[in-house]
Amino acid sequence: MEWSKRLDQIVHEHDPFNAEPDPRQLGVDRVTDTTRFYSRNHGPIPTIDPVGWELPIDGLVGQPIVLRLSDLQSRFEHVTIDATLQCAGNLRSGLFSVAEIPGEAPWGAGATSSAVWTGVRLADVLASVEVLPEARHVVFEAPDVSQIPDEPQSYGSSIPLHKALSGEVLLAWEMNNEPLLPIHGAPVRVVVPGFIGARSVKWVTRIHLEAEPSTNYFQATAYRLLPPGFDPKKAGPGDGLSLASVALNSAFFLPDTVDVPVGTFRLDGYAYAGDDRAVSRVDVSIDSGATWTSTQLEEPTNEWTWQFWHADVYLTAGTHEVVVRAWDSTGALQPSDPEDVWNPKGYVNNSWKRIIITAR
Ligand SMILES: Nc1nc2c(c(=O)[nH]1)N[C@H]1C(S)=C(S)[C@@H](COP(=O)(O)O)O[C@H]1N2
Ligand SMILES: [Mo]
Repeated sequence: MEWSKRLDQIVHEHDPFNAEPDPRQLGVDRVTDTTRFYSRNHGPIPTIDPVGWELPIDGLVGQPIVLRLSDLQSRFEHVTIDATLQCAGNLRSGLFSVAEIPGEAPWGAGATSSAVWTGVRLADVLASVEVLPEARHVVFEAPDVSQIPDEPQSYGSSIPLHKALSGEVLLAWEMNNEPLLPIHGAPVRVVVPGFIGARSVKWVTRIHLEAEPSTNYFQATAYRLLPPGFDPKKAGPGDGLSLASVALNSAFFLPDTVDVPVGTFRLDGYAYAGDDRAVSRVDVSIDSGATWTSTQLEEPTNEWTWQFWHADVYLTAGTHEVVVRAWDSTGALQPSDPEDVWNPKGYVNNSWKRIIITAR
């Protein structure tokens, strides 16, 4: 198995390894088994000796320190938290019908997964270094060098200080009660629940407190929402909107086309909204959105996890366009059409997901 992943993963790229579970596999459990969990990489997977690994924490701090794994594990309280990760490129494939997105993979609904993470609170670690009042952003550095920027660059990103201090952000060494696998960031990764996956930096090797966000390519130039007419090749630092919280979205645990017998059929899937929003309602339509039925929506495990939903519908003989849409706790509804959300790098396609079901 490539990188300990199931053979039925949909592999977008082998090197660097980028793969998502088949939607039916994604729905097997609310905690995604590590063999099914999606993988998103921008460079080669580093192999890091956990004993030699060191984490300097410096920049705008009163007491810079260097922590080893044994320090992290012995000096701070251990925390275990269920949290869903979601790539900003989740569901990008739905934008390809509007216009091409050269150089970006057609991720389906599986660029998201949920796991149980164990580590320490970044807030506790930061309390020990005396963060200075000028500090506004926590910058993470990693050793994996990506060929995607014009000048190859190692991966990095940042989160605002207030998010870093919020208690749910972890420096994690375990995923689903096992030591992190190399592909998921061993020995230690950042887990930023509620934010786009890009901020959950794997193989973290330095934490830097700064007044401004990271200048790394993956913070300053990529993972930003460019206006529709913008040439992404000309994008530079600061162009477009920086992404942080995950936008409200929903999808099916079914492929884009399905054949089923005539009769009652169970539709199921997930819905998720990042940070301080929850999913309040999920509706499905079996007639392209002309009429809607509310689904059974499961409670999340905690405020950082996705929610599963299901609905039994009766399908007559023929082809049906089946649609799902969700509302969040602010009363916001997902946008209906991919045309409205299309952007040159293909991020945040949270338009209503549509699949075709043929009943015979
Ligand atoms: N060092 C490093 N961290 C990284 C990445 C990367 O390429 N390098 N990819 C990011 C992106 S875009 C996502 S969506 C998540 C994916 O985490 P996973 O591969 O464990 O699913 O990791 C993030 N952290
Ligand atoms: Mo991502």
